Amino acid sequence: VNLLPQLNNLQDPTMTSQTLSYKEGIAETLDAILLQTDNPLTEMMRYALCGGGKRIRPRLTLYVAELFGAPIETACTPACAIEIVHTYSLIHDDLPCMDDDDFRRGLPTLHKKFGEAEAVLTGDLLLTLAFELLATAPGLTDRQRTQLVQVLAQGSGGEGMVGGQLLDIQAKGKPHDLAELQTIHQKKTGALITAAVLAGGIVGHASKEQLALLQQFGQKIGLAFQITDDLLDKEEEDNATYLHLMGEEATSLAADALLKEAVTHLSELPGDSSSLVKFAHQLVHRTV
Ligand code: GRG
Repeated sequence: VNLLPQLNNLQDPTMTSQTLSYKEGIAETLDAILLQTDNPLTEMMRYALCGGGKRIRPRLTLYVAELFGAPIETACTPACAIEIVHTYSLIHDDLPCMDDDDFRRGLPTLHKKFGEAEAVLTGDLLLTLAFELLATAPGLTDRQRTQLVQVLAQGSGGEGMVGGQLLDIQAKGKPHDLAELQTIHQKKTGALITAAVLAGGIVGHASKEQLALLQQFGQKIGLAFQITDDLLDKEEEDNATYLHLMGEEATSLAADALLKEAVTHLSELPGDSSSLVKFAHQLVHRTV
């Protein structure tokens, strides 16, 4: 599929962060992407992609791109590619062979609604689509596209999300210490969040040194996000959470400390990071 014509329509100079909220920009781009994919799995991809996620990863990409003064419309496709990978991971995570969940975001999981084989294939297709989108993203140089492919592969692959998911599965039921739990979280959740942050930097032509600072920010905010997830998931009978290992107060303090450390890395970057800092606070202090 050639996604370029449709996505180029989004390169409207009047579409600034003032006139279009980031969540709307992401929704519009995802819609444009789905309109360009016409195959038997499109309905399933739409069900999974448009079911009401918080969109935290693509919003991080847009906030970082904004910090570097990049046109937001050039960040929309990479941001959505990351959301698409996140969506595939949730579909596969819900399958009977993994977490075996019947509901996600208040709706039947994809395999409950459409069948298990369909859910596996929808996940596979989303993962493939994400990389096609990066390879053809409008308004970027070939070098930027290659860097984006590399960053997303690292965040979602064996050293990132997939590797973290395997470690998590292998550790289930066994009591593990904080160091092991942290490694799992950093890979399973933190790596894709870090990729989202780095993607914004790549779109904004960040230097190597600036990307290193963004990576530090991403890793810390990713871990803080997951720690908050543990805090919000108190009912979960999982004995491998921060809450179980450290107690509620210490867990909450750990999330705050990571947030504080994360934003110090942003102060070393040029530009006004106040919107990104505000968003980072929202992520860590969220209630859902
Ligand atoms: C199957 C390869 C593979 C990986 C699965 C993401 C993941 C890895 C599993 C989901 C289970 C889980 C609770 C992971 C912790 C990360 C997390 C909090 C995911 C949910 O992300 P949100 O809160 O979800 O951003 P929404 O619904 O807002 O998109």
